[in-house]
Amino acid sequence: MKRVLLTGAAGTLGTAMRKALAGWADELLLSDLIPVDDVNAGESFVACDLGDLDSVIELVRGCDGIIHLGGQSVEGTFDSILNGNLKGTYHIYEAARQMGVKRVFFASSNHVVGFHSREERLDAKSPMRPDSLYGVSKGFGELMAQYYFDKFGVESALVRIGSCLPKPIDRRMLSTWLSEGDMADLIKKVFMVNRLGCTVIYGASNNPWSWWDNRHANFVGWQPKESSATFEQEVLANDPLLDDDNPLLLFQGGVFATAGHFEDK
Ligand code: NAI
Ligand code: 15L
Repeated sequence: MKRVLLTGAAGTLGTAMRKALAGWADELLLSDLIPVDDVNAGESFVACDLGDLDSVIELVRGCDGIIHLGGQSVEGTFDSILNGNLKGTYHIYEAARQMGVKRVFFASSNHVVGFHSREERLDAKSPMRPDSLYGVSKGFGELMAQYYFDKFGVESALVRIGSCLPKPIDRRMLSTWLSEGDMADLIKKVFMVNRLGCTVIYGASNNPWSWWDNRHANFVGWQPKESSATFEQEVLANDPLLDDDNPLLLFQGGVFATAGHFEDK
């Protein structure tokens, strides 16, 4: 890869992926609303609001791939979701079309399907059941990606990330955890595979308690190496067992599904 854009570069995953992907592309173009101060060799930084189409087009000019992590990353007001996620994702795809970028890694979320029961096993064909305005915005992003693929041939990985952090920290994450190393491997595979199309991939490590089946994405060649089982005892000791009838245990999205409507708070 020559020049790859990383949006959301100042955020949690952006920071982790910068480290994990060091040296992978000739240039990693970092972007965020928040400045990144420690720009390393092989990186550059341009501040940009994803809600501004002209700025996003200039940002994408000359890139040959986009890792799109930027935007509102949890439930929030409709205005914050509108700017960062609805407008932002449209702008990324429109800029990709205009600037001839062929492939996008889109950080979608498990909250697109967060209202499915924990008894269900999901795959790429399972219906969306978003658990929040945030989840709805990720579903919108996935549809936007599908449209830009069908009409203009812009390929995408729609990665429904579970919980990406150094280690799982609660019982739910024994099912949803994605290690940072596995995520970085997935990014590399997504840009390496010959034909990607527009493909849903559940972003979870090789967890024995996973709710998600990636068989429709096997062709990508991604085999997560890490497992939440490594941390099982630590998680069970630190996160108290809830009563069986606790609503938090019903849905895959956990608290995103049981929380009240954000705008009512
Ligand atoms: P984060 O909130 O730490 O980072 C998001 C970054 O996007 C922030 O640095 C923020 O300044 C930037 N941003 C927000 N609005 C923007 C705008 N209008 N223009 C430009 N930049 C803007 O989130 P995190 O955890 O790093 O997640 C990265 C992506 O992965 C997000 O899209 C999130 O929805 C998705 N994701 C993350 C998961 C996780 O476990 N961390 C799980 C599922 C999805
Ligand atoms: C997400 O989509 C969020 O971005 C992240 O902060 C976590 O809450 C994660 O999902 C999760 O479900 O654990």
